[in-house]
Amino acid sequence: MGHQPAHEPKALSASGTATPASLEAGRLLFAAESKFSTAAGGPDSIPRPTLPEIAFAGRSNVGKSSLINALVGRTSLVRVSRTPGRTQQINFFELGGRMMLVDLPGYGFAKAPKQVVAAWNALVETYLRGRTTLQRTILLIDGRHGIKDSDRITMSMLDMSAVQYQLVLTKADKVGVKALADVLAAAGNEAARHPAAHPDIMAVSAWNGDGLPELRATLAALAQPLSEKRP
Ligand SMILES: Nc1nc2c(ncn2[C@@H]2O[C@H](COP(=O)(O)OP(=O)(O)OP(=O)(O)O)[C@@H](O)[C@H]2O)c(=O)[nH]1
Ligand SMILES: [Mg+2]
Repeated sequence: MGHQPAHEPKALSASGTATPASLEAGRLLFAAESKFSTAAGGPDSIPRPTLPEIAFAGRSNVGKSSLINALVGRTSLVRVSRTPGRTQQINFFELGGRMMLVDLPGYGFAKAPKQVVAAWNALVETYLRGRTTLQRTILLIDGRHGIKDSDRITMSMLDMSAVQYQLVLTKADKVGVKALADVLAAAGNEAARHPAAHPDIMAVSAWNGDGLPELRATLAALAQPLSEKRP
């Protein structure tokens, strides 16, 4: 007695819940074939729901498309934009017949004309409203800057969409360990005040792969079980 067991330091990027089995399930799901399914440029062209969906939301340039590419281990499934805010459509990517990854258009870019903001709201709110297959929205936050006012507006909107969302910090490779810990803590405090926000916050890098196994593990738990996979 009196002897404390030595604890491994917890990786910043880990949610603390990943097990070897869940990591393997994540690896397996994201090793499956991924392909572009469809794009919706307006509320009327949103496809009917089929597979369980994960939506990726976040400010323009936060790294949504890069993260989806990194998760599936491809360099160009999703086009990475050179001009922020250019993509004003929702892109759907099917993963192994078990899940749909949904790349939402970015918000919050400088000097967005009013019509663009209104179009974004109409498209994204229509998608989020009553999307029966949506399992979770991943709200990406730039790990260098933390939560911004435009993210707060989106969080309030997501609070009303009745679907859980989870904050994931991007570009962790650009942030020092201490600064990242500070941003994680601040984001955690803020998420705790939002009813629909998941308590676990992760940090990832599409560039060096940090945090990707843990995020894949989290998402795999929300996919169609292998046993129910459609032929
Ligand atoms: N350092 C670093 N840069 C990244 C990372 N992920 C993306 N970037 C860069 O950030 C920029 C924006 O990346 P995108 O993936 O296009 O961002 P997006 O959120 O899809 O942008 P929109 O489609 O305009 O909303 C690009 O220059 C990427 O190379 C990362 O993990 N680390
Ligand atoms: Mg993009």
